Amino acid sequence: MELYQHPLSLNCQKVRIALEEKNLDYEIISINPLKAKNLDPDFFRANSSGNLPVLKNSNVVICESLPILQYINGINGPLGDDKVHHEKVQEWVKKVDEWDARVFTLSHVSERTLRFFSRFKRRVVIARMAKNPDLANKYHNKLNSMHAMEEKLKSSEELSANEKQLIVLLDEAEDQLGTTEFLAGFEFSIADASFVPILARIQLLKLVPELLKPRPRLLEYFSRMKVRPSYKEVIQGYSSQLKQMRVVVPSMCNVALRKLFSRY
Ligand SMILES: N[C@@H](CCC(=O)N[C@@H](CS)C(=O)NCC(=O)O)C(=O)O
Repeated sequence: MELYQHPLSLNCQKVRIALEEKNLDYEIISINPLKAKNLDPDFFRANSSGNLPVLKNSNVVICESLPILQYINGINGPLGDDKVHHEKVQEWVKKVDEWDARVFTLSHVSERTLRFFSRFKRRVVIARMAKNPDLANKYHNKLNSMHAMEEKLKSSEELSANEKQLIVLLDEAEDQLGTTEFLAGFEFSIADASFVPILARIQLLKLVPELLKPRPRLLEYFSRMKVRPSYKEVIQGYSSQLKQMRVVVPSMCNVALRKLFSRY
């Protein structure tokens, strides 16, 4: 199996946690969206949203984290076996999927940084469109979706709806943890795999006092999740802003140079 992913992407982290918890063999193929590598024609041709993660298993190619999680869960029996409530697992993964993690993360990035990357990305799309006329429509759709995201980030209603949705998720998790150790029962399931990266993102954005401190069961759950090997493997190396800088700074330098020399 091959997972096309990027370590800072929350949706990729969900899938990797599930793969690690299931102890499956997989190869990581790193695609850096900060450097617009997700827009390279070879990758884009197979996945015209240009989004990560993508899972490839022989002839099977799956885009989008939710179906990937479900596919992984189906291999050799689901995570949690009979110790989790499988309908609840599905409810959780869908609920988490409906919340747009990108809006949440990007709304905490400075406007200047966003502008720096989005201008570059736009130029890359336009250059790729000119060089690959067969993909022009798909690149055009990508430009539209990038524009839609920029508009969302400017809309205070969208941002507050996104935050409210997150609060509902956190409150529901807090309630659930009053009766079970994990989100869908008494063992780790893909519900937890999809939820844990959210807690890690909250920590990364320094929002623990505001979002987790008032929810003591979630805080305790998070400290249990952090000692799991899957968390250490997938998230720990990127769990602080300083650690993230090791990925972001070289990408910024690369983008700055390509802008300087108009290498798109
Ligand atoms: N609904 C998709 C969302 C995937 C997504 O938004 N991926 C982001 C990283 S978290 C991405 O690939 N962004 C690349 C881009 O915006 O061009 C999923 O769950 O897989």
